[in-house]
Amino acid sequence: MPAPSDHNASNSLLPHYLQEDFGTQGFRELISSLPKEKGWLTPNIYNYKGFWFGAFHLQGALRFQQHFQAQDSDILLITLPKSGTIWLKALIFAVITRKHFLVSQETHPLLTNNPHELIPFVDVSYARETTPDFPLSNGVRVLSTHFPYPFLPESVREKNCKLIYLCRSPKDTVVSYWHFANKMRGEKSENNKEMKEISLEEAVENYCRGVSLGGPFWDHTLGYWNQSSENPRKVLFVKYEEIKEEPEAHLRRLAAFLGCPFSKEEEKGGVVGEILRLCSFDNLSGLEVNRSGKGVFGNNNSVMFRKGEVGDWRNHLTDEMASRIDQIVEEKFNGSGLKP
Ligand code: PAP
Repeated sequence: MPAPSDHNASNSLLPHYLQEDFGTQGFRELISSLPKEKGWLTPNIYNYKGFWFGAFHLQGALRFQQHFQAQDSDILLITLPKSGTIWLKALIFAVITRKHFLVSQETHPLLTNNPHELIPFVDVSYARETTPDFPLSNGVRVLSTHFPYPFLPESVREKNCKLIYLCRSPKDTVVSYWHFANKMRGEKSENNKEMKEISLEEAVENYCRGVSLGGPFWDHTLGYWNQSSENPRKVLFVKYEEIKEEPEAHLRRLAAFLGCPFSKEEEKGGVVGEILRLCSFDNLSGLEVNRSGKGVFGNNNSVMFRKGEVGDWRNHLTDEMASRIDQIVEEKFNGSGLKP
């Protein structure tokens, strides 16, 4: 019988994030005691304290809570899956490091690295290791997560670190997630028959029941929305659609929130526009690293880039699916002041 070490795998063909039988005995017992449903990216997802996690992500969440020590200068980018994480990471990396890496320079790190490599997910880092090392962006730790607010470690609340939450329309998010899940499942189905395609009906049904990574989406989003209302200097809430509509204004807002507003000289020199061009969907998706490079899960980076548009749900969801999601949004966000 294999020792219950953190990386023991019963099926070595599967990448770690798809495995279910790893971790200490205590962790395995915890997993086996939780309500579970079929996962989107992982074979199963588990409900722990009201939110849904893959086994791999739950391992990450528990270790993150236990071991992460926040610093005042940390920046944490928070999203639900498929709400524009890559875009936010690219924008924030370019903003934070712009004195060090001129945006116009031909050797800018964003031209040869996928944004997920430059700004790591704590979810993945802690799922893999108990005490991961994080890179610095211009002397600052910029990290990202899909974890819900109640899963942030105490030190994140106590320190003066800054949190940016990016929210996307649930209808576009579910469509994006469904496409992504099937691309990822397709890559893995050779080794695992359970990973065959999920239908859009099934995806929408699960999403509306709250059963998706980090879900229920309404609780995830409201958790951060409420924090941003209570403490706007610590938590900034931004919407994908608003950045699309007024990119320059929102980039200035992000930079000001992080304490590094654009100077007059930078404004005159067109730095805002240069950052937006560098991080645009067309530019990033066309780069060699994002067309043929490999991602953190051994996937092709190209799966991260599909259309990058607002309103693509109209090409996929039936009227019934759309109005069901609208109804949930209406009900769950009623009185919050937020309309995602
Ligand atoms: P993740 O949860 O796997 O990190 P995430 O980056 O949050 O994914 O979201 C991917 C979505 O952002 C995709 O949306 P779509 O399926 O509707 O097209 C992807 O195309 C989109 N996206 C990626 N890069 C950009 C960008 N630079 N600008 C706008 N949208 C982008």
